[in-house]
Amino acid sequence: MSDSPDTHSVSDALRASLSFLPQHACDRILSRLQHAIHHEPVIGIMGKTGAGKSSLCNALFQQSVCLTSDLMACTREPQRLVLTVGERSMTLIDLPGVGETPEKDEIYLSLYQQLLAELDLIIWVIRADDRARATDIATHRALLNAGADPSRFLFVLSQADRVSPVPAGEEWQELPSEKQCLSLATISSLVAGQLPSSFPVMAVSAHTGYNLSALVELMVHALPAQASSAVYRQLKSDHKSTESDSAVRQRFGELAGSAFDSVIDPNSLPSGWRALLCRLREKLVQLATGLWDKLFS
Ligand SMILES: Nc1nc2c(ncn2[C@@H]2O[C@H](COP(=O)(O)OP(=O)(O)OP(=O)(O)O)[C@@H](O)[C@H]2O)c(=O)[nH]1
Ligand SMILES: [Mg+2]
Repeated sequence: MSDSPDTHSVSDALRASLSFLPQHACDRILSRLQHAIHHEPVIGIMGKTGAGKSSLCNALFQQSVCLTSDLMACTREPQRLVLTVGERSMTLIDLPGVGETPEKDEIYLSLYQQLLAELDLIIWVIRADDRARATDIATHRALLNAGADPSRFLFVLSQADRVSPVPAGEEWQELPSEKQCLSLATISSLVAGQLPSSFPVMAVSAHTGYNLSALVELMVHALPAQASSAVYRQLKSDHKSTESDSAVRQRFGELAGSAFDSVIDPNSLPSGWRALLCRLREKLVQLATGLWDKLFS
């Protein structure tokens, strides 16, 4: 990827902040950071057929790209969608849903397994009003047994607007009723027990937009640090909040801190140097946080 003038000016600003370090150390820190800036994340969307995977992708991302269907299993082949806004790209893999037939499940499971290594995050979609979770549990277990990293899974309860008791009258209310919220909390804790993950189970509705901002904020934390910013760039601005804006910038700052730590070990130096290097690291983190807009906005 060719770098834009903004990327060059960010590089120059970061280099200037590290000018105190020997050239080779500065080069290594910047090269690690550059590598992370250019990382093109890959997100896989998994779950049962009809769970609402494609609808969720369409609701979250700026580019509306996934086909949806009321009746038929719609996504039969993995759809690898390259999303590009400005000079940043990511890939979204909308996977065919399991649970249609045992024969197809076997094929899809092996497909999921083949893809595992390249996925930064797996968003696993489960219909909030579907009590039959045996296929989800079995597929998730099979993937863990195949070596999947448990911290890469984010479980989402979709179609929250359909959870009972559905209020009479208008079909789609923007927010679930108090009773629906109670149902969603109960189902979330049940699913968290059945499908263990490092992150809370999030109930959302692609149709009403319910909780999509909370999901975006959770994604910022759940994605590996080098993937957060590039994914955030592709999400619809409607679902971004002050909290997620600040979290994604902070994660980018932390990335600069990690690049610094991978090259410099202040503990191996005398205490005077140590304090100086800690301040330098802090300055780099602050600077990177502040430069986020130039790279990803
Ligand atoms: N009420 C309601 N319906 C939804 C919501 N999300 C999806 N649906 C409906 O659920 C059905 C299935 O949605 P899809 O997005 O095609 O589901 P999928 O998981 O991609 O299905 P496959 O591609 O077959 O695996 C469609 O009729 C959608 O309109 C939601 O948030 N609320
Ligand atoms: Mg689909």
